[in-house]
Amino acid sequence: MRAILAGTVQAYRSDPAYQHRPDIHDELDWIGRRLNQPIRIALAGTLKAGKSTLVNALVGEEIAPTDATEATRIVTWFRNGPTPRVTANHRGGRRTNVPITRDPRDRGLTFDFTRLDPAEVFDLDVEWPAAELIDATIIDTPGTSSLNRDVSERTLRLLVPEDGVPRVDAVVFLLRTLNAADIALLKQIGTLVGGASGALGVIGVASRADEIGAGRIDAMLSAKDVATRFTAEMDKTGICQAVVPVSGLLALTARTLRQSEFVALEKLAGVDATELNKAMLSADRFVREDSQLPVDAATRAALLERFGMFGIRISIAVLRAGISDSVALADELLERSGLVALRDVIDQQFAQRSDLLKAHTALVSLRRFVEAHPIYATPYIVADIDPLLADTHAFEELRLLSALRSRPTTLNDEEMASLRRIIGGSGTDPASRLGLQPDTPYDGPRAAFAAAQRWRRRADHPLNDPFTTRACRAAVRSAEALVAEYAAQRR
Ligand SMILES: Nc1nc2c(ncn2[C@@H]2O[C@H](COP(=O)(O)OP(=O)(O)OP(=O)(O)O)[C@@H](O)[C@H]2O)c(=O)[nH]1
Ligand SMILES: [Mg+2]
Repeated sequence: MRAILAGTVQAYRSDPAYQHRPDIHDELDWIGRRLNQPIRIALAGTLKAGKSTLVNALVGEEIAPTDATEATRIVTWFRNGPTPRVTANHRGGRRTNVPITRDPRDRGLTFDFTRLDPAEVFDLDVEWPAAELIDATIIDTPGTSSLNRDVSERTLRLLVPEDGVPRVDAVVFLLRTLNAADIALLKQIGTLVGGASGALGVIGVASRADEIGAGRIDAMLSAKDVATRFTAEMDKTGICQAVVPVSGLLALTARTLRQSEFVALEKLAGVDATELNKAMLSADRFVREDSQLPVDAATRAALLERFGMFGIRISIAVLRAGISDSVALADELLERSGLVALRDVIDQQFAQRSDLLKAHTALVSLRRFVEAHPIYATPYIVADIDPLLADTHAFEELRLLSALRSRPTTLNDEEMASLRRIIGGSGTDPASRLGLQPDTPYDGPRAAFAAAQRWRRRADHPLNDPFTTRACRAAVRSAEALVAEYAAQRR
């Protein structure tokens, strides 16, 4: 990619029509610079699906405004930077500084929009000193809904830009419910995003998972069932590489747990079980002024907002089971929130492939660029790019990981699981691909060789349909790459 880019830059420098066009050189420069920048992951999904809350949970700080502020209607980029700074990019190119204020109700940050017209702002750029943003830039998007075309447009334009130049490298889709309208919207966005100019990496999140099952203690268990159904629905779209249930609220609270909250929960955990159950029959009852609970009504309301009913119930259960410090409680809540699982998936699908996803974005961008500004070298540059897009095995692995979810094959369950693994579905390192346990001794080279043989045989099976053969051949290539990697290590 870099070599093609360098050649392209040369070609435009020596072309009389473009020699003196700084805008053209800037644009090329920008495509190259992005290769060195963190991967860009957009969070998208339906209205109030919990996108901003999940941004905060991923970053571990409340920097994305939630709920009905003006800011939720604007695409917002969160990047690592030395000091907190918010810049508004206006339509037409003007940039202004946006004052940051604390929400009076202590609900994180809000951006001061008094001197801004949101309709006139193209997007917001937030620089924030956060370790979690060093390797990934996160983009919060306005919720899409069939009712609010204008706002949905903004998200669509980010994910599927009209000029065909991709803005993001990967997408996390949040879906809160399984109603027909949401699924239709997802499919619509999905077909666009998954298309030629879209991001290659897409994962799905069944969001606000703690609310499923009405906040009962087994909520996250029923959330798993729902996620299974979500998975089936999203699988039909063939665009997601994985689907996970997550409660962003619980994750955020776990990552920012306050000692005062721990103390209040401990007091509640000390209450007689029958009495507590009665007081917690509903959220309304729990925050009643005249309740006999040993925690005042305002604190209870604050707990409800930060934890949700499920979060409070699960915290009390955990405390009763003998956990006695706030760090251990936070760990437990974080695990149950699904955020750990989501981060693993993001790591496997996006972080380990970030160079690849960025290279894909750059190839697609460059292709659009040379076609929009044709010079004598354009056909040669396109001829360099197209085989890379079509034949790069790692791109094929990603396409297959999505396609395998929606298209029928003749593989049995075990074969499907190993095939997904060998093409990198559970991580791209050799041990993950070969399904070897890192902490027990194993013979990697031998396992890689056996895998290559196995998939070669399977690819030749006479009853395969063409798609199954394609998938098995990809597995052979992945296994052969491992054999070569081990051989190189030994040398
Ligand atoms: N119980 C529960 N509530 C949540 C969760 N995530 C978000 N919420 C609540 O849902 C409301 C909306 O959350 P946001 O994070 O603003 O959702 P959003 O998708 O960014 O919303 P828009 O940008 O307006 O579409 C807030 O009141 C959150 O507290 C969750 O995991 N569990
Ligand atoms: Mg939002």
